[in-house]
Amino acid sequence: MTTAPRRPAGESANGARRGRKTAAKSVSKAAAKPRAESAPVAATPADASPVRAHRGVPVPRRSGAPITPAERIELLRQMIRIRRFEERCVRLYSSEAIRGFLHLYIGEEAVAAGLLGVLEPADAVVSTYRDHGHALARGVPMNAIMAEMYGRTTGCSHGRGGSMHLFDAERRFYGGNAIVGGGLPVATGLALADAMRDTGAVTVCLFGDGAVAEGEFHECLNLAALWQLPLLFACENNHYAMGTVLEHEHAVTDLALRAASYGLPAWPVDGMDAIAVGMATRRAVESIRGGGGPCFLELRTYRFRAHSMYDADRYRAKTEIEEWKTRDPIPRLFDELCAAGDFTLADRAALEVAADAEIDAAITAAEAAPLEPISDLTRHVYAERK
Ligand SMILES: Cc1ncc(C[n+]2csc(CCOP(=O)(O)OP(=O)(O)O)c2C)c(N)n1
Repeated sequence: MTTAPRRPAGESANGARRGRKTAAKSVSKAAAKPRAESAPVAATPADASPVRAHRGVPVPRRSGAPITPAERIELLRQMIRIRRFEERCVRLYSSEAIRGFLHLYIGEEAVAAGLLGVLEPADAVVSTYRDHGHALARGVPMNAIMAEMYGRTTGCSHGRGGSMHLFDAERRFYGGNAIVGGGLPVATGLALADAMRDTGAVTVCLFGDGAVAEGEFHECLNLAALWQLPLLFACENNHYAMGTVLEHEHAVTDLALRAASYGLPAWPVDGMDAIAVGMATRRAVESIRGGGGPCFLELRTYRFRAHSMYDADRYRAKTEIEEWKTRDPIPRLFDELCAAGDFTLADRAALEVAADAEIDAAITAAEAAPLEPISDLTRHVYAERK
């Protein structure tokens, strides 16, 4: 994909400035106000702490539009729902009720809740194989997700995708993708389509730090910046790509700094703080909707569990895991709500009871749902005429 969209016939592709302005103008209303060539591109916004080393537990200040008390409670509700869903999945997996791969999101819930809570229904979301939290926070019904884990026809991918391939076109949730970095070109295409149709929608592309090492990452950031696409790159930097720690793979471990070199605003965010994630996302999305072009958030987070259920997790120290658990986003937000007088232990217990009831109902429905019949085995291999 090297041709700028809707380039008028005969126009030269040489000269980045000329190509960029022309392409941007024709791509979207947002791009009708292309960023001034002299505008500074910062790795961190002026009011955030610059973060150099990722191992030093960096905590940039919260910055962006405020999150109301009611929204804070919703963040907590969503995180509890995701955590308890996955804890139940561990039990279901251990008892072999669900099979295949299982990549847990436990510890990273602040990102899904904070980021996706800010979006509109018309916006698009592209996820990774660690996708349960993203799908739940996006509003994919839990029944459809649980049925997918069980491989039932009532699953959101008709039972054919499983844990790594949750998909719901109606909610503009475009996967679930087993390929590291595979969602980046999909998201770039979605954002390009929305820009060309002038829908005003923003696409959010979630991916891990491992994807930054892929060629697609660099191609997509370049094109998104060149064409000023309405695209938010959301890198979940949990510091490990399977068993490989960030600094064994990347010469420059400040991923926001690397992203900024493509000419888009990029900054790190405390990904263990749902409020910080929500504020940063709101700020980025407002900028994108206002015609500011793509943004990049480096959400610094941590997974408390192994890479997947098959991983012995021998590559990181227990002390490191325990250290990160002290920043668990759920008790952290709960304590903050209590301190503000907005919340009590009983309120939290009520959220847990509600989440458990939703999970119980989803399991009951999944277990009662049919498996795919043999007669459907070769369906959906090629596109079907309706
Ligand atoms: C293109 C590609 N290369 C390698 C793999 C094997 N693989 C699966 S997960 C993974 C690590 C990815 O780490 P990251 O992107 O940081 O995501 P995280 O698991 O930390 O959420 C790798 C290398 C793959 N699935 N796809």
